[in-house]
This record gives sequence, structure tokens and C-alpha cells, in this order.
Amino acid sequence: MNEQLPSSRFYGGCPHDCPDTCAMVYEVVDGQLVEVRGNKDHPMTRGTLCVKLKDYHDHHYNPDRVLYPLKRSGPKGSMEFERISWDEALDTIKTRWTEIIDKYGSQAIMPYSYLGNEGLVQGLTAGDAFFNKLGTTVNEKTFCASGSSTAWLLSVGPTGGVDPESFVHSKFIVIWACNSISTNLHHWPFVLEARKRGAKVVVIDTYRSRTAKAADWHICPKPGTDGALAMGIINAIVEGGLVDQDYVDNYTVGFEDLKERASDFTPEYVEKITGVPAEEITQLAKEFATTQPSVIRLGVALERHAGGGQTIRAVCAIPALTGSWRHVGGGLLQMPLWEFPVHWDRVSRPDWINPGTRVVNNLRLGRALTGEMELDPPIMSFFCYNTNPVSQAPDTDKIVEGLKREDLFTVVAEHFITDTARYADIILPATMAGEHDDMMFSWGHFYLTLNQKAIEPRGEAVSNSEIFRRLAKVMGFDDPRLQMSDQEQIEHFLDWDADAMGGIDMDYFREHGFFHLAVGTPDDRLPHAEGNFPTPSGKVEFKVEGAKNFVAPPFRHMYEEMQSGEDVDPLPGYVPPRESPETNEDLGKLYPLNIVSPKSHGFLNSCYANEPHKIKGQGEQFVMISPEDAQARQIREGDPVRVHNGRGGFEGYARVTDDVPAGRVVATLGYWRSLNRSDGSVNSISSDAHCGLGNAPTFSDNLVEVTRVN
Ligand SMILES: Nc1nc2c(c(=O)[nH]1)N[C@H]1C(S)=C(S)[C@@H](COP(=O)(O)OP(=O)(O)OC[C@H]3O[C@@H](n4cnc5c(=O)[nH]c(N)nc54)[C@H](O)[C@@H]3O)O[C@H]1N2
Ligand SMILES: Nc1nc2c(c(=O)[nH]1)N[C@H]1C(S)=C(S)[C@@H](COP(=O)(O)OP(=O)(O)OC[C@H]3O[C@@H](n4cnc5c(=O)[nH]c(N)nc54)[C@H](O)[C@@H]3O)O[C@H]1N2
Ligand code: SF4
Ligand SMILES: [Mo]
Repeated sequence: MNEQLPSSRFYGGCPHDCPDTCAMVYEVVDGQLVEVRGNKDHPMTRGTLCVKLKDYHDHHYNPDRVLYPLKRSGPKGSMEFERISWDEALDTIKTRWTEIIDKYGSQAIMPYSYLGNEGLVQGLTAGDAFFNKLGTTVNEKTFCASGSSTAWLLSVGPTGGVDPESFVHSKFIVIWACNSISTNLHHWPFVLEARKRGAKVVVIDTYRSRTAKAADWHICPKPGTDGALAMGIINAIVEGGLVDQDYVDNYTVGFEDLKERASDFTPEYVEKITGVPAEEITQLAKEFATTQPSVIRLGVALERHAGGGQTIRAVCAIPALTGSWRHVGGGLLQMPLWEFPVHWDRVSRPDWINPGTRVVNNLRLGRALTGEMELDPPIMSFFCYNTNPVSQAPDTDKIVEGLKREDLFTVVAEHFITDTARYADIILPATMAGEHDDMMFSWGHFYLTLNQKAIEPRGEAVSNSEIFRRLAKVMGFDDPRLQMSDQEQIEHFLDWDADAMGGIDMDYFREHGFFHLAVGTPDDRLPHAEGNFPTPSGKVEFKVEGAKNFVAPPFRHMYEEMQSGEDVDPLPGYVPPRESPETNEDLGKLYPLNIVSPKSHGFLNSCYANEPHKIKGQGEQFVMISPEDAQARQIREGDPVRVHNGRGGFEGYARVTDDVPAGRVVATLGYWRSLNRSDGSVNSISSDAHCGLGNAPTFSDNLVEVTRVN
């Protein structure tokens, strides 16, 4: 039973782009947020918050917060701003946009957002309906999980897969390119419970991460070679006579072709590509097939190289070959997102996009702003919310160059003057989660979570939804959808009649705070014991004929163009990384080390990376390097080093460790370039090339050199 909340308590849902979407409780005294804690009644998140959020109430009162609209009063990037009224801010935006539209057309305005806030109302798509009405360029939002999603939809369709809580029933758990202890903390207790009941835990990660250290077995492929590993496992399953032939015959398509393609991937060949010993590959295949229920948790990081999408298709084939889906706790977990009954069309209003409107991908921001991507009309105004591309998007030196353009009118809605906001002409103050209403879906579990406004916003901060209501008004749009209150939006966006909603209504949320979708319980959810995959054939599609690359909603909302990409290889397979010493010898001579830039334990993307106590916990920007590579470069523990390639560079402090194999370096993400040793971050060196499916990024497909800074 949930506790009845007295009036000074409100239900919260963590707003961050994190699979855990913790259920929270806001404690308010005298209009002040005095505590934010985990909601103990929530079965998945169980009353604990992570290190990032443990003082979330204080975060609301951070003295550096932007509390009033600001306008630039010095050169771009100088950090000189002065306070203005909301009226002046809105007036300026209206005037500048009207001029730009008159001269260049409305597509010269480019909106830009991501999941800095994950709510249905305040999140990724909060401004879509408004911008579609205005007729701006469409922003394709593929920072994360878009490649995984395309591969997933092609292979198994929009299923939520295994409930993360069902993992307690698993006997063989593979966590593939996911650092759960840092990035999916509330899943880890379920893994530990399974282990207590006898399960074996395998982590496949390109370095010895926190999670790899805690596993029973760490498999350590070279970055971007997981496709070969997956094909090798498929081959070993076939060669070992370990196929569940009945499952394959009844519930899959294309087995013979897959088998043939996989036959090249002998353990010895795969060892050569991945660096994983041949015996480990055969052993992994054997144990996965014979220790049921077996399950794979796919991390987002698996998509971040040239062959990311193809890799994920290959991984998706494995539990079907072994019949793991027959068991509760067996199969695949990627993103439960697809089970959430959300009317994305009502959220984003793709029907308001003028036919022929262009799409600009968010990973290509530098090219788009600098004119390297020849856009007609050029981008003359940039409107950014819920994201900090100067820290998080690839090839950031180019983005900064673009943002410095005198003729670009930039508006950023933010909590802080981030590395992106510092280049704005106008900064709009945005609310934090305790200050607005929302409903949270999740990409890491099956709960919808209510977030109630607990306190009045500080200063003159307003929610994203209110920003777009105000902009709609000044731009003269009178469609009622654009003036819906936050409560009305929640009601309007969810499909209350869907089976997954189990017949509940808003009162249920006000009373309980969260709801596990009616898609089976963790103890009995068995979605694909008898096929029933939501694919065109109803089966796992090892082979797809005639498919084109696409970006799925909610990452993109232009249905008519979704299927217009490149042809998709009918079968999964191995696509080598673009940047590795083996696959790109010339580049490898200049820049011999492969870098991966995973998430920081103590930051949430770039959030909290400006708070001194959080930096203290996380440590300043570091670069993990093997003893061999360090020695060859006369680098000692703690030395300042520069990581660089043809795109740019950044500095950090060396951590010499055999957690990282020779030939690789690891530097975690989120640090602000303005607070780093040099004006750079891990994304100064990253490429804006897309992975093969879903226009996803390639953050694990980059070569660099590391040198000691004297
Ligand atoms: N503490 C914390 N938690 C977070 C976030 C955060 O910033 N901080 N961000 C949230 C977000 S937006 C996301 S998408 C998730 C991401 O969660 P994860 O998918 O766990 O993301 P990462 O930490 O980037 O990468 C996970 C692991 O994959 C490994 N890896 C990288 N490339 C490869 C590869 O090619 N092959 C293999 N086998 N391994 C590879 C990395 O070394 C890393 O240990 O985390 C969420 N949770
Ligand atoms: N090298 C490298 N780069 C990566 C990754 C990687 O692994 N390696 N991971 C990628 C991934 S998976 C992701 S998801 C992206 C994430 O990249 P971003 O989405 O840019 O992530 P954040 O740094 O959290 O930026 C969110 C910003 O939104 C602001 N914000 C939060 N809530 C609100 C709100 O309600 N209103 C407004 N207006 N603003 C708000 C925050 O203050 C913050 O500055 O980064 C990608 N970049
Ligand atoms: S960031 Fe993730 S783990 Fe931390 S409180 Fe939010 S949802 Fe929970
Ligand atoms: Mo992400």
C-alpha cells in the first residue's frame, strides 16, 4: 500500500534521461523544497536515488541558476548578459523571427532539443507542435538509442522485451555494452538477486568498467567489433548443435541465410577481429544456450560505431536461436519504451509539417551552422532546449564556430549558462522538476510515473510547455492544442483506452504516483514464448527483404519520409569500425588509439558537471590509459595529457591502469569544456559520422593520440 501523502508531500518522477526513471517524493515546508527522496513503495527503484540526485532539492536552489530572461550584452561567448523582462524577451524573439521568416522563410529557424528532460509534457518533443506550426526545419533527434531502435524494430518489432524485474528469474545474464552500476543502478539489485539464486553474470565491455569488475566473467572486445562477436556466437550456437530448432522453425524468419552468413565467423576469425579468445566465444555460446532462462541486456553503447545497427540485429537473433524467450526472464531487454501507450502524433503534430520540409539531424549541428552543409535557406536562428550540444554533440569545435556567427540569432532555454547557453542572444529561465507537472514514461522499466509540481518556480523560471504557450501566443497561433495546460496535455497524450493502461485514470496516479503497465507482471511476463512478435511476419526477422533505413518516432516525426533511407542489408552482420588501426591504417599511423567516452558515474550527461561537490566526487576529467601505452609516451599517473586528432583535442589527467587494454583509452563524458583544463571535452575529438542504422552517433569509433602536456 502506498502511504497517504499529507499536503506538504508530492509525487515526483526523476526527469533525467536515465533508464531508471526513479519514483520520488518531494517534501515541502513553507513553500520550500526541503527534501527529495526515492519513493520506497516503487518496486523497481525502491526508495533510493543515485549520487547525482541525492541532494536534488539543493540543485533547485543552486545560486548559479538562471532565474530571469537574459540578453547578451557583450560579444558572443563572453558570458556578458543582462536581465530583461519576459515581455522584452518574447518581443525580441518575435521581431527577429519575423524578420528572418520574411527574408529567408521559416525553415531558416532550427529548433534543437533532446532528453535533458524526459517528460511527456516538458521533454524531447515539448516544442514540436509549436515549431511544426511555425514551419521550421525539422530536427531529427538521434543522440541516443535511435540506431538500437531501428535494429530492434526490424528484428523483433515494437515489443518491450523482458521486464527488468523478471531478471530475478534468469539463470544466465549477459550485460552487453552497459555499465549498469553507473548508468542503470536500479537494475543491478535484480541482477544480484538472480546471482544469489544461482545465475551467472557476464559483462561484455571494451574495458573493465565498474560493472565488468563486479561480474563473474568479463569479455573484452575491441571497440566497434561486437558485430563480429555476435556473428561468432551465432555460428558457435549452430556448429555446437545448440539451436532450439522448434523455436526457430515456428517463430523466426531467415534462419538458413543467417546460418550461412554466420559460417564465416569461426572462433579463430572472430578472435582476430575482436581480440576475444576463441575458447571464450564457444564457451559463451554454449553456456547461453544451455543455461535457461538466459537473457541479454543491451546497452545503448552497442550502437556507437559504424556497424552499430547491424551488431544489434545480430545480438537480437541470439535468444531466438536458443529459445530463451520460452522462459520468464529469458530473451532480450533493450528499451521498454515501445509498450507505453503514448499518442506521439498528438504530442508532436507531424500533420502540421509542410510537405517537403527539410530535416536536419542533431549530430550534424556543426556542419549545419557553419554552412559546411549547404542549406538553402541557411540557418539564421537556433532555438535550443533540453540539451547542451557544445558538451554532448560530436565535433564540438565546429559547433562553437557556428554558434559564434554574428548573424545567427540563438535562443537557449536553460537552468544554467551552459557551454551552449553562453553563445545565446537570449537565455530563457527554465523550471526544474519540482516546479512543474509532468508524466514520465521510461526506457528502462514498465512504470508510468507522475511528477507533481511541488513548489512555485524560482525567480521567473517557466516550464518548457509554458515557454511554448507564450511563444504560440506572440506568434499569433490560436490552435487550442498550443494552449493546453500541462494537466490537459497529460490526459491528451496518453491512450487511456489501451489495454496496457489497465483501466486506470488520473486519480490513480494522484493516489499512487506510478503505475506498472498492464503488460504482465515481473513474475509472469512471457511475451514471446510462442512467437507473437509485433513484426510483419509475427516472428523474429533474421532476414528482412526490401527494408530501408529509417529513424523511428519519437526521434523523428515525418512518417512519409521515414522509409526513404538507404537499403538495409537483408541480414545482420559485421560492419567494421571506420576508425581503428586495423581498418584504417593511414589514420591509425597518425592516431593509433581507439577512444571510448562512456557516461560519468557522477554526472548525468553534462548535468551536475558544473557543481563543485559533484566534480569532487567524480574527479576532474581523466584519461584512462594502459601501462604499455603510457610508458611508450612517457606518461605517468596523474600527468596532464592532451588527447587529440584531426578534429580537435582536450586535456585531462592520466590514469594509468590495466583496466584498459593496450591500444584503447577511456575518458568519460559530461565535463564542461569551459571548466576543463583546456577549452575542450571528449566531443572535441568525436566524429559526426552516423552509424549504419537510425542515423545514430559513432562515439566509440574514433582514433586519437595522447601526449603528455609539459
Ligand atoms: N551515471 C550516469 N548514468 C547515466 C547517464 C550518465 O551520463 N551518467 N546517461 C544516461 C544515458 S543518456 C544513457 S544513453 C545511458 C547509457 O548507458 P550505457 O549504455 O551503460 O552507456 P555508457 O556508459 O556510455 O556505455 C556503457 C559501456 O559500454 C562500453 N562500450 C563503449 N563502446 C563499446 C563497444 O563498442 N563495445 C562494447 N562491448 N562496449 C562498449 C563502455 O566502455 C561502457 O562501460 O546511461 C544513462 N545513465
Ligand atoms: N562522446 C560522447 N558523447 C555523447 C554520448 C557518449 O556516450 N559519448 N552520449 C550521447 C547520449 S546517449 C545522449 S542521450 C546525449 C545527451 O546529451 P544532452 O541531452 O545534451 O544531455 P545533457 O547534458 O543532460 O543536457 C541537457 C540540458 O538540458 C537542460 N535541461 C534539463 N531539464 C530542462 C528543462 O526542463 N527545460 C530546459 N529548457 N532545459 C532543461 C540541462 O540543464 C542540460 O544543460 O549525449 C550524447 N553524447
Ligand atoms: S538519474 Fe537515474 S538513477 Fe538517478 S535518480 Fe534519476 S532516474 Fe534514478
Ligand atoms: Mo542517452
